[in-house]
Parts: sequence; structure tokens; C-alpha cells
Amino acid sequence: MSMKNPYLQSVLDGLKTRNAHEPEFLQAVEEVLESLEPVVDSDPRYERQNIIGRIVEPERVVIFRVPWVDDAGKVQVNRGYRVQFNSAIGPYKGGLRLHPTVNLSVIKFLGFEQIFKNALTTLPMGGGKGGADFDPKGKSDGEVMRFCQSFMSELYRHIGPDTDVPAGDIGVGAREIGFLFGQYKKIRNEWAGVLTGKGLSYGGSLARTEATGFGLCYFADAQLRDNGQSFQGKRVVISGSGNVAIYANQKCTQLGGKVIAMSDSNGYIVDENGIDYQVIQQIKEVRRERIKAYLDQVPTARYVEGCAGIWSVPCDIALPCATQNELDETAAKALISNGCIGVFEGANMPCTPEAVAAIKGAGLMFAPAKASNAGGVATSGLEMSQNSGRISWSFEEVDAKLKGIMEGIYQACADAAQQYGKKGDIQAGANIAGFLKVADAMLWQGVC
Ligand code: NDP
Ligand code: 2IT
Repeated sequence: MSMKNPYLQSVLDGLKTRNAHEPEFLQAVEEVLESLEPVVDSDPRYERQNIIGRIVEPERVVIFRVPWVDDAGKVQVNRGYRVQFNSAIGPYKGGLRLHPTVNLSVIKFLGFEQIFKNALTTLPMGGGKGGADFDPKGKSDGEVMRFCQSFMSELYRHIGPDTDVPAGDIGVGAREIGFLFGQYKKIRNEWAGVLTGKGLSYGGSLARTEATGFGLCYFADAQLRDNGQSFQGKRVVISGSGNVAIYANQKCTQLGGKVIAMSDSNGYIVDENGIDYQVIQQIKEVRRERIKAYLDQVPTARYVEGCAGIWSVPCDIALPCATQNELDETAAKALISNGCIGVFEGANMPCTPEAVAAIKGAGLMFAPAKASNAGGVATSGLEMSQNSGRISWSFEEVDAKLKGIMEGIYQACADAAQQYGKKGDIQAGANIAGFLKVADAMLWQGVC
């Protein structure tokens, strides 16, 4: 892809040269820079102060050794990361991912996206992301604990409630956050709101567990209504069966949709009667089993091996909630020809650029992850506020704030798109609105 604006093109060219082996990172940056052309064209300050050149470079990257002892007594080593990408509007904020596919490119793409997502929440949070190439699958609780303790034994020196506040992401949920928090507290001898997604007994926020999935549906609902539609009576396909997918199922079912397919990395289940999120929750969150086990409890469902095929299941609404680049052009074309009306991203960058082009080109609604999945980090921001104020809000209070934030984000994206000549393009609007806030803060703060 080439851009008309020579400044943007030169930043992108330089970035490609210096980060040639980071395809996910380059994919995420390219998508944002493309949207920013009308913004950079209209205000010379962004080029004069080299805001784009600065915003694509992380403020700090930490890579560290994570040694731990497995149940057989063998010493294992993983590679840990924390990318502190941008602190212009608040402390670095973003999740930790534990998955064998984690590498610097993946963490940088996630950290870069997080900058704009966090800005869209309206809360004061900068962008960061971290993780390790550790695979929690098949590990005992003891092994996961020892890994988390080792990980935090290095990470603690780089984070703090006003410096950097990690949270969960793929492979990091309540269990891992608990182990990480315990180790931080032991090393620092202080209770601090240094992680979000904590358990309710030690400073966690009600509704944080549900927040990303609920937020996705609040956003989708706002976009559907703006287009004269709703979840009512719609057939919904949700990929993944983790934290985001489970609570997306709960909320869209409440809003009148019927979830007919869900997946994990092995395969997918289909049930035209609607998939019960509580059964999935038991299988995946409590028992940590494969989604195939759904059939043992619900005999009307069927199971298909291989996760990519889920997009061939005819549906009205698609919610990709598993991982990056899980929905490609072939999948997008299948959705389009089956009459799907909208794709709303729950995972980070789940649609390939070719898929997005096909979806938008065919006139479907499209919600970009950095806007539509911002409910998780927004509620993390609310958890930070509660920790600082030594208070705790009710589920209803947090949920109401989350809903208001998601509706506000939709409106901000729609408005920014319209203002810059891209009416209806929520993807461009999200990039523009997120960028304008961070860039303004960077302009005020000088060259730093
Ligand atoms: P979980 O670990 O809870 O669940 C991940 C789900 O996605 C599992 O069903 C997993 O299947 C599936 N999955 C993971 N990797 C792959 C892969 N390579 N191919 C196919 N399926 C895969 O993670 P979350 O639900 O928290 O995260 C899902 C997505 O949402 C990620 O993109 C994450 O970055 C994003 N996100 C998460 C937020 C949060 O607050 N948790 C907030 C905003 C975005 P299996 O069980 O087989 O591994
Ligand atoms: O991608 C994300 O926004 C998250 N994984 C949540 C981050 C957070 O700090 O709550």
C-alpha cells in the first residue's frame, strides 16, 4: 500500500526497514496511518513536531528471562516482554498475554493498538502490553504459579500504579492475576493497584470479568441502532470461548440475539437452539477443557474439527473474539455471501486487511477492535479509580458507566469519521479520534 502524504509514507518506509521482521506490528501501524492521511494533511504541526515518527516508536521495551521449575523438577525458560509504548495521556496500561505464539511483533502490535483504544475510553491511560511465550495449557496450578512469580520477579521493577498497570489478555485471567499480584506485594511490601482484573476480595472491580464482552455488545448495539438494526432475532457467530467470547454471548443473548456457533483453537460447535454461555463458562473457565466437551452436556449441538471453518456458518452478525488474523478474506466472503450484516471485532485485529476491505466494500457494518473491545480496559480504568479512592462501586454502577463509555466511543468514532470526510467509516473514525487526543497531549508536552 502506498500513501499520498509523503511524510506518512516516509515514516512507514523507515518503520518497515527497521522492523522488517515484525509483520503484525507493521500491519497494525499501516492500518492506522492510512486513516490519518486527512488529519496529517490538514494540520502541519503533526509533521513539524514529527508526531507520527514518535508515536510509532515505543518509549521503552523490556525483554527478560523467565526461569521456572516444572513439576518434574526440570528448569524451564521463557521469554518475557513489556512494551511501554506511550505515556502521553496516563500511565502505561494494557494486558499481559501468555501464549506460545507471543513474540516482540505481537506485543508491539498490541501495545500500539492500546494507545488509541485507551484514548478512546476517555480515561487517563497510556498504552502498553506484555506477556511471554509460555503456554498455560496442560500446566498444573503450581507450574502456572511458579511461572507467574518468576515473571513478576522481574516485571515489578518496571510497573507501579502511576507508572504501568498490566492486566489480563489471552491466557491471563483471575488465576494468573492473583499469582502475579501476590508476588508483587511480597517483593514491594505494599498493597497497590498495580494490576487490574484482580479478584473481588482484594481490590478487583465488579463487572471487570464481563466488561470486554458486554462492552462489545453495547458498542455493536449502538452501531446496529444507528443503522436501523438491532440484535433482536439475529443469528450470531462468536469465535473463541474465552473471557471475551463468553460474556459477549451472555450480553448479546440478553439483547435478543441467538448465538449459534462458538470455537476454540481446535474446532467449533454449532447449535441452532442457541449456545448457553454458562455451559461454556463451566467447561472453559472452571474445568479448563476443550469446547468439544459441550456435546456431552448438550446433545443437540454438533462439533466440527478446525477453528477457521466457523465463518462458513450462515449468520447475521459475526463477533470474532479469539485472536489476530483469524478472519481472512475467504472467511469474509463466506460471511458476505451468507447475508451477514455486520462484523464487530472483540479480539484485537482479528480481521486481516483483505477481510476488512471485503467487509467494508460489500457495505456491511464493521466495528474496529480498538473501539469495540475497549470495554475491558475502560473497566480496568474504573478499577484503578476505585483502588485510588479506596471505594467500590456496585455491579450496576460499573455496568452503567461501561455502557455509557461504549456508546460515547461509538459516537466519537462516527463524529470523527464524518468530520474528516469518511462518514460511516467507524474504523477510520476510531483511529482519528484516538490519535487526536494522544497527539494533542504530545504537542503540549514538547519533544519527549
Ligand atoms: P482467553 O485466553 O480467555 O481466550 C482465548 C480464546 O481464543 C480461547 O477460546 C482460545 O482457544 C482462542 N484462541 C486463542 N488463540 C487462538 C488461535 N491462535 N487460534 C484459534 N483460537 C485461538 O483470552 P481473551 O478472551 O481474554 O482474549 C481474546 C481476544 O480478545 C484476544 O485477541 C485479546 O487480545 C482480546 N481482548 C481481551 C480483553 C480482555 O479483557 N481479556 C480486552 C480486549 C481484547 P484455546 O482455548 O483453544 O486456546
Ligand atoms: O486488549 C486489551 O484491551 C486488554 N487485554 C485489556 C487491557 C487492560 O488493561 O484491561
